[in-house]
Amino acid sequence: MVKSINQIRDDFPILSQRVNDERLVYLDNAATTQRPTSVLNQVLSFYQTDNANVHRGVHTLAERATSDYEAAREKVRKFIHATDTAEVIFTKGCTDSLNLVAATYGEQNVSAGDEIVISIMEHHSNLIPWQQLAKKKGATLKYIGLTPDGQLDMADAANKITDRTKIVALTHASNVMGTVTPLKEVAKLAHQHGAVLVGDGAQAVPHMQVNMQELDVDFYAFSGHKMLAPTGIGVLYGKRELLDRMPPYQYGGEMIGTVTEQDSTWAPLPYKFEAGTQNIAGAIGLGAAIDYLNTIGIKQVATREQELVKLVLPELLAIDGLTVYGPQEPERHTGVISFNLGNLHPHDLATALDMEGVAVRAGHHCAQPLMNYLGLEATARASFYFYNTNEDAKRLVDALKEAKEFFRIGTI
Ligand code: C6P
Repeated sequence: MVKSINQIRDDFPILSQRVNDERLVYLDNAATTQRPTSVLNQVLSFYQTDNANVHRGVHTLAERATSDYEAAREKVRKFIHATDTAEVIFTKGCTDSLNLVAATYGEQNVSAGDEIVISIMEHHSNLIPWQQLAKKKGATLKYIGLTPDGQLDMADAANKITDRTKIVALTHASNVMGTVTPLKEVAKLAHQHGAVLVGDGAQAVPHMQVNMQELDVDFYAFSGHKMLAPTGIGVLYGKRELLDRMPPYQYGGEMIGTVTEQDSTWAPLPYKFEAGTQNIAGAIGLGAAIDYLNTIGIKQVATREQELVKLVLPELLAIDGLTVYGPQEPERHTGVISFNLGNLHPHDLATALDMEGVAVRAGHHCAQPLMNYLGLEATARASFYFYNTNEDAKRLVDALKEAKEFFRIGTI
């Protein structure tokens, strides 16, 4: 890492504040990350100097705004190793990207009797669009189960994906258990049966190197706000030959070729899928976030998170009365760790941790079928990012031990 951890933390002023009289320990990065000053400045500078609508005007500001917006698209393309910027569509976020695929490709290609296959660990954003599509079309929605340690059960995947399968939709990394799925192998399996694979990269792109060509996924969705960028901007990657054949998602300005009173033609990719005025500042902010991640190096980001997990996971597993869900080996984990402390409700636990300045999320994490599968109502979840320190990991462990003592859980 070129920058020291102190230099990195200086880039994120929000992290230096005190909460409940303690230095903030921000461990809710799976929900949303913080933004470095460079991203905030880029957005501010866009509004202060270049703001105009894109692809519409010929005046200087409009040309500057358009060139900034398209430069951001190129940064995304390079970051995810897509071949062509035509395959990079700006959306509102991961949820929007997944809904786009269901409403266009899904609507066009799924019929009664077909199958859609997802996994039981999907976030609702990669579940409900397929569930509702299946209901509408009279198709069957099938779920791939998990191994006892929370990994995708590949034997079950091989059983569930059949010649009737039209779409396989799978998270690349679980937002609950920190499991990474073998997306490339599942893509191969899907393709053998003539199905497409939709990858949900919300918890992967910010944390590890992803390569669209290597993974050979057909579609891939992610959000900017989980990777240092503003909210309200996301990406859908899609293979060009598929996107070309798909109908538009929404109709309106800028997505058209020509419009007559009774008919319309569509703009070329990616604009066919970008109807109306887009989140221009958000896209530019995403470009700045990618610049920042590149200065750290995405491989170093992954290495740093792995160091933190190696430090914290054994400590958590050693707390009597604390249960960690999913893989128990650090090497099989992203920086997302879910747990419960005895019978304490996770909301009470999260509140106790907040009193110590430690921010974690508690609840079902928008994965109710997974909670059901695990026999749980909810969990507490700590999620690390590269700007977290070893001291942050220690503060989590100490705060959990204090909560355990306070609520008299397990042996004290
Ligand atoms: N998960 C979490 O705390 P949006 O909300 O569109 O940016 O991302 C949706 C989404 C899709 N897939 C996965 C795997 C996700 O983790 C998320 C967002 C957050 O876990 C908010 S619920």
